[in-house]
Amino acid sequence: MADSEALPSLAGDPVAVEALLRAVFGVVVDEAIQKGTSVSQKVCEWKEPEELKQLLDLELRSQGESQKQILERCRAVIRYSVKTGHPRFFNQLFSGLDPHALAGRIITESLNTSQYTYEIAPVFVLMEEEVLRKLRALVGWSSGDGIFCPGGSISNMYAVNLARYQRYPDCKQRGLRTLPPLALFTSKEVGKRHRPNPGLLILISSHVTTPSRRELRFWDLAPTVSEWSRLMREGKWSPRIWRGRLVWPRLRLTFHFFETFILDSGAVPFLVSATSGTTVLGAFDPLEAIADVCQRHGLWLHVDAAWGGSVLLSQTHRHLLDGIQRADSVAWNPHKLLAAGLQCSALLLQDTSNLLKRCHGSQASYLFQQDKFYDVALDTGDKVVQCGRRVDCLKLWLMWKAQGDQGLERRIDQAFVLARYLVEEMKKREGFELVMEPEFVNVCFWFVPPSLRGKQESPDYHERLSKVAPVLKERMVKEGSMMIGYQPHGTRGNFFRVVVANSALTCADMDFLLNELERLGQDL
Ligand code: ABU
Repeated sequence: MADSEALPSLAGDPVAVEALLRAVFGVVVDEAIQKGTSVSQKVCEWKEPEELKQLLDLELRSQGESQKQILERCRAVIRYSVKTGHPRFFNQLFSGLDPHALAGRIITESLNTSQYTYEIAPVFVLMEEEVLRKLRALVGWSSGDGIFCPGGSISNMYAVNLARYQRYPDCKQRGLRTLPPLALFTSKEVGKRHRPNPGLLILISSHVTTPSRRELRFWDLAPTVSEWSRLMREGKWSPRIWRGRLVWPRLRLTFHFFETFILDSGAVPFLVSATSGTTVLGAFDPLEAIADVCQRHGLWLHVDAAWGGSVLLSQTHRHLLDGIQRADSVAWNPHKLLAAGLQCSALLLQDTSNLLKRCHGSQASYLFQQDKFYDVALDTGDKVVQCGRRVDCLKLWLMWKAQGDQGLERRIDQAFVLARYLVEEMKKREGFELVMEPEFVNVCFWFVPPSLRGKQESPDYHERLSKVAPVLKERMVKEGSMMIGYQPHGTRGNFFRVVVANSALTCADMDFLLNELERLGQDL
């Protein structure tokens, strides 16, 4: 056996390790947390990529650096990164900084384990089970299953995979080519990144989107007039009367999208993916009505509540998700509105038949030995197609322990209140035009600069208006004063989407946002 000594490194010098980590934590607390959440500081420090590369000195060299240099590098990383916990960061569906969740993330990173077996993650296996149980209870289920996934899109794709497997449990043995073409239904409004991804799943011959502007219209799946009559009797749909006659809207569409499509293509519908809180507009699909249709046709109902799921904590607003308890699966991202920290995305299932493991399991014998000395049902790794899995439950669990249901509910309610405040303030000012009355905390609007006010009838009005948001975005980012996202949407040109999610926000931040847009756009 060759002689071996520990290599000279920090690892062999506990005093130096402690000094480094204390210094790094100091930098993190001062620069990333205190300054990073202070309105007296910039939300971002924009640099062109070439300049940024120089400033960061990215090249990896053969020689290691001193602790002093390493600390400088940590400072630079923080300095040039976007401060997503800053009260002027309105750019994404996540924002804010919860100290308890952050503490959970630090512990998770320090322990550096994988969630796949009880033997190496005993605390986190039990904790994940409890957190998922709590989330399921809020959905309205007293039993079920679930798993934390690397993001909402993966949760959605898992739901599609599970629905297919449930319908064709022998598909793993027989191969996908033996299955008929399958069709799923979802709203056009579903963000591209949240759509179940046909390329990856290799299963969907046709991805059918409904023609709706904002939401999945359940009537796209309702096949007969008698179905309409029943919905009307149950008060789930109100007919329109025109010239004394009852109008059956979308009836042709009904046949086109459900019966004709299916008959012509031979595709078998198997899943409807409804959305609770769409990415851009924050719209909620009518889940009860969609669940009725799914029940009638034996379709799996998946609810993508990645964004809106946290509203279930609010007694005041949870009605937006009425019917969610009838879903087969739900995707819910507490890293969004609850600010648990990236990433924290749960896929919840009503299923109690071990569907996740049956569908995804590969029984790797080096991890999931069946003759272990403990209950092997605690090894959750076979519920997912990936192998190593991050611990995503601790940050949510610790924050929930600190806040309780009540603290989290207050946050959700406060976000709705502030979004409403912003909308009402916009209505008082010239130059702000709402895209729609928000249902949620996404406030979508155009800033109409002085030169375009009163010019709505001009033929190039919409084209010129669409160019305003990109210009203002560049200005705000280069000044570092705030960050708001913008996007085109359907036939609409670019408009801003402010996401009011950070629990540290106040009315003063809303006023700042409006004043700042006016200031940045006064010469346009
Ligand atoms: N997962 C979609 C998030 C997109 C956004 O933050 O706007």
